[in-house]
Amino acid sequence: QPGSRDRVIGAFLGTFVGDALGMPVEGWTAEEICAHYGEVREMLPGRLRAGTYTDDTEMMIGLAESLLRCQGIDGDDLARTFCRNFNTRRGYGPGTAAVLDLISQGKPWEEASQMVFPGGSYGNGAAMRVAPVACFYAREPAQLRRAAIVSARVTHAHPLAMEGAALQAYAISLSLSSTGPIDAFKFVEKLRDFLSPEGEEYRKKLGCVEELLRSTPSRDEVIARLGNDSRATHSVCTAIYAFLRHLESFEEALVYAVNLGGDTDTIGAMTGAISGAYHGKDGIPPRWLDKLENGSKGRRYVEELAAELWKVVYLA
Ligand code: 8NA
Ligand code: MG
Ligand code: MG
Repeated sequence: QPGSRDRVIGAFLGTFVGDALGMPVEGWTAEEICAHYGEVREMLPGRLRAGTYTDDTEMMIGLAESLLRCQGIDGDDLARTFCRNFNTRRGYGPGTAAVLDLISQGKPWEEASQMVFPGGSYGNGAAMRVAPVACFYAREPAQLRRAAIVSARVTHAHPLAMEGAALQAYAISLSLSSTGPIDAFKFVEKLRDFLSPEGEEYRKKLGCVEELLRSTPSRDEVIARLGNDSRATHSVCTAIYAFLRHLESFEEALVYAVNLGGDTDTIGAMTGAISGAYHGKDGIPPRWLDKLENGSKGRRYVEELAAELWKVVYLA
């Protein structure tokens, strides 16, 4: 069922599962992962215990909390919520950590997010957390772009970070509202039509996605053409590709994404969000769900947030 409760929960838990699966090998090359583990297919311990989420999911939680509290996107409330939840132990990108510190010291977010890097951050930190926006606005595509951009702008002022967040949000919403099997090439076409004129880098990357889907490229070729680092331009389309390459299975899409190396937790989180919105919670391997942390803001809480958001959007 398009927009079903199971699929909204799938988008949220998909982010969490991808983040936790990639966490132990974040920053490793594909070769290093291969030499050490062969392949990552289970929840492993790393900097944090097995099944622990990082900044990706912590910020997704903040975004969902704020959307529910304000019944929509509100930059001021979102900034406060990110700051309240900010736990350095989870590992934040240096730009985002600096922006949140500035906001906590009283700087308005509009200024703080311009103060890191020239022109603001173009990191993938805005795209990685965007699943709640995609679910909240899935029925209002015209509003989806604006909402994704505001949600990004609080920490990421660079146009490429905002465009990446909008693209990722749209991919999740397409997946969530699909009524039957997805055609990978039509999916890419819709994504391309969604891009703004400034989205040229993404348009090129989506062209690469199409070409790669037509062949059976090596892992190295995929990394070379799409990227696997923490820039939005070098990770959002990688996640879209992992999803489309393995449309049939949440598990295979996620294993593929994480084993590309680089920004593994984040490419995992983004792949998990798109694939989870398509397959639903029922498509996520139970052995992964069982391993997720379940403290006060753990798995149960994330499911509750997703169910609450679904109620607001789909039972209204
Ligand atoms: P960010 O704003 O620091 O951006 C990520 C990176 O992109 C930066 O550190 C820079 O290297 C680069 N970058 C971004 N904008 C510019 C610019 N204008 N000019 C030059 N370089 C730039 O943080 P973010 O929130 O966007 O990043 C998300 C990433 O941080 C995710 O991978 C997430 O998992 C987390 N992360 C954590 C760790 C860790 O603690 N182990 C490591 C890497 C990333
Ligand atoms: Mg992370
Ligand atoms: Mg990361």
